[in-house]
Amino acid sequence: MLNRIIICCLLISFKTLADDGSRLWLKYDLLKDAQQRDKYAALTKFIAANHNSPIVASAVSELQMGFQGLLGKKVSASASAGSRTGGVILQVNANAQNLLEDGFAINSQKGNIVISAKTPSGVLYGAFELLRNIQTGKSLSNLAIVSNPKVKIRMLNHWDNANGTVERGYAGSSMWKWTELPFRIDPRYIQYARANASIGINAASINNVNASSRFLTAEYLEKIKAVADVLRPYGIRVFISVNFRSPRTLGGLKTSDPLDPEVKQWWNDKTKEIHQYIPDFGGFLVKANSEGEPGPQDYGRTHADGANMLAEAMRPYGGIVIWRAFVYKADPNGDRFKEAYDQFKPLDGTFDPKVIVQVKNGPIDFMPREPFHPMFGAFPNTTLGMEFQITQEYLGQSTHLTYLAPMFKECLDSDTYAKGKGSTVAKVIDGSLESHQNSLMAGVANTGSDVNWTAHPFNQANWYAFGRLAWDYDLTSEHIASEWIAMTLAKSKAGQETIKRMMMQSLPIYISYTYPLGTAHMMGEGHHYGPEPWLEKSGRPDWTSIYYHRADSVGLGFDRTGKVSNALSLYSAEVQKQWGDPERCSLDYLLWFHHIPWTKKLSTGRTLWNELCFRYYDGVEQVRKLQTDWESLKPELDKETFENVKGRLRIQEKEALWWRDACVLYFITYTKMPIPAPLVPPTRSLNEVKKLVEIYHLR
Ligand code: BDP
Repeated sequence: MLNRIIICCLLISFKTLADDGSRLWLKYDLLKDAQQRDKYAALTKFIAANHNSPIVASAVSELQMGFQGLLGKKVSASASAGSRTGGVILQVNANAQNLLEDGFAINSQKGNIVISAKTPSGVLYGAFELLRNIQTGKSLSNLAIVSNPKVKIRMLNHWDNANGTVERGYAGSSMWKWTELPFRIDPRYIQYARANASIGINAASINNVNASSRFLTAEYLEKIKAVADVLRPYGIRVFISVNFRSPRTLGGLKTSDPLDPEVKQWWNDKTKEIHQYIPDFGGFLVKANSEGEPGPQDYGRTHADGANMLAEAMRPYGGIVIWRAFVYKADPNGDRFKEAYDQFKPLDGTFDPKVIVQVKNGPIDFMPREPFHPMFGAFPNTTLGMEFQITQEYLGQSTHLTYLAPMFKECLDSDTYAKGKGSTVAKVIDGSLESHQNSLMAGVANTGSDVNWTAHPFNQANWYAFGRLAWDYDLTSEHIASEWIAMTLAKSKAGQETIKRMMMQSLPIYISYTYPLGTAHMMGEGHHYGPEPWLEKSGRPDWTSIYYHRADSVGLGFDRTGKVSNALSLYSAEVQKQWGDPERCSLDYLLWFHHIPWTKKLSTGRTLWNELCFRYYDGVEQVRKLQTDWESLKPELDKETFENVKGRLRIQEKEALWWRDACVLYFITYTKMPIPAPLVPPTRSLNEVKKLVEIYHLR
């Protein structure tokens, strides 16, 4: 309660201050239009909740907070509406029709707005939907909404470390204050829970997949319990990333072999202990035998042996095991594209039903544009979950405006043709294609200790979009952008349209000046910031750039047809047809699958070399247009937000130029052809551009 009061006070005091972004999309500022306020007020005179539970209490307090802020009125809550009309009734009804667990209905009934659901969480999601309707200016009369989540586990994966750093985090340090927990509860945990609940996120793994065993010590379990206690009233279950070697490092055993009886017992005991702290523990998330992390293969066992052993430990409880498929062994002659598929394919059908195999959207590693992962559609007997990356490791981190909903959608909407046309990736991961019970969509979080959570104000939209799509992947990117903008930035219709246009153009623009035509993995080594297409040597061949772009005097691109790696053969015949013929392959994916001669004429009428140059140059021009668009919004935007984004767009322009110059100057060493007119060649040399990356490696 005290925490809720603190948040209310914060909300009220923030109203008079500049907008620092800390309230995300839950600003609840007073609606300017008094008439509209009155209309809403007439329908929200009271709140009645028939259910007494912490989650429904969260729904009630959220509605009160929202009505107070948006409509400027205090609304009382009670257990029953009696004969009153003009209020909001919250009902938990286990027999509600047409609703799945977590789903909700909102109906105008006998003069009241009734939010009904099978579970308290459903009521909470319905309450947020009602508030969103007000925030986005929708009418509340004659409501008839039914909304069910398409995916059951809608989850954030935090890559946060015990020492407060965040792997691939670009918004300050970790939001979890491990040194303060369990004694001090940062009020931001509640804001975080509210934000997640407002978009339907119901699970969070709280630590890095490159996991420290420390998170399984009694000391840390007490801290995690404190976090779980805060998130629970918002319907969020906590997961822990575990280190597979923990039986040795923590338990003092000689081995962590998943078939060893003592190891099994250790995990059984540990799982039991965790449940004493967190009775509704969500489960384990495991990165094993990947990038040096320990795993069952260290003992000659398979991924299934490891995952099933943990599933067995979880048997008495409701939780699950999420086992990541991000694995690839170093093979200079292989193709990393095929690694996960090859390692997991023989295991299809051998995983315990409590296991979900979590697969990244693409086969390499969260590149700005990847073909969908070939495992989707090819594992009928395994529950596959989706892993997206919300944090922008390869997508401009916190300085480039890049709206990711179109990227998430491009993957979800891809057709695997596993069971004929319409077998989309979305249908694989929601479980419907193969009738799996469980389903999961995870996003690697972009949250940090920065006051606005995500550093770049627009990165908030990616967190928002991820949650909305995990709930309903049929929502359009435009729709989600419109919602987010209306709740956060511009108030005028024209302003909202300008921002939406900027967001919708942002991903294609980013791809233009970084990875046009299906190029990939040419970023700076280690930090993954800025271009380094010339990178030839690294810890492993598949961490270099040349492994991926395969530039030579003839052309560019990785031939994945039958002539070379044949990774294309992992896809169904229809998909092979779509990408296998360079004449028909979409330009977006061309160099993912084909080595194309520099002089080859593309469908645009330009040669590959000219098209490449054109795209790099155009990307930079488009960033300049984004700057002009943003400038036009100055009169209606909060000053702090305006200046913040303006500064970041200037960095983006500088860095787009950096990418452009680095890539064209480097590839010219192969093509020996001039930059085509009317494009003006870079004024700096390749060596000068190379120096820019070297600065990042200075110690
Ligand atoms: C890569 C990141 C690395 C992660 C790894 C993973 O560079 O920091 O640990 O993915 O997903 O993208 O495990």
